[in-house]
Amino acid sequence: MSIEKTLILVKPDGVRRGLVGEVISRVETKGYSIEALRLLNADRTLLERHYAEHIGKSFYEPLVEFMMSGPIVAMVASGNRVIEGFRSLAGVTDPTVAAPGTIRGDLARDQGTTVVQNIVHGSDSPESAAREIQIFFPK
Ligand code: DAT
Ligand code: MG
Repeated sequence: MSIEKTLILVKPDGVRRGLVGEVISRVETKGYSIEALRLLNADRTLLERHYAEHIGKSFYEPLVEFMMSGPIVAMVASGNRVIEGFRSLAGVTDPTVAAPGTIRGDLARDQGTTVVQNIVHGSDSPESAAREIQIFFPK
């Protein structure tokens, strides 16, 4: 058994709407552990590192602006296969088609904005998780 860690963000839409507790509750109820947690206002430099893979895409600038539009909550969750497990809890990127029962499927919808606003971020691989945890929780 390999105990993984993943980086979860509650994005500004989630914090604004008072959904921090709901997200944490779903993570804990699933059986994962919260290892670290902080509220912060992300700046452009931090977001450029976090979203480096998306630089140059049409939604990149709106994504950065959105992520700077209010406080976010960053957390590290742990558990066997938590990376895959939280992506499953979150649902697919587009909240319109995210399955009911998922965070995005239950709590988000298309707001007609250039960038999709979908409540949460979750790391998509062990490599991304290690990189992203280091960005938000430098030792
Ligand atoms: P995910 O957050 O599901 O891993 P991603 O890494 O591909 O998705 O993209 C990061 C965020 O950028 C995503 O949560 C919402 C936004 N986004 C992605 N693709 C988009 C698109 N085609 N149009 C608008 N926003 C998009
Ligand atoms: Mg992603």
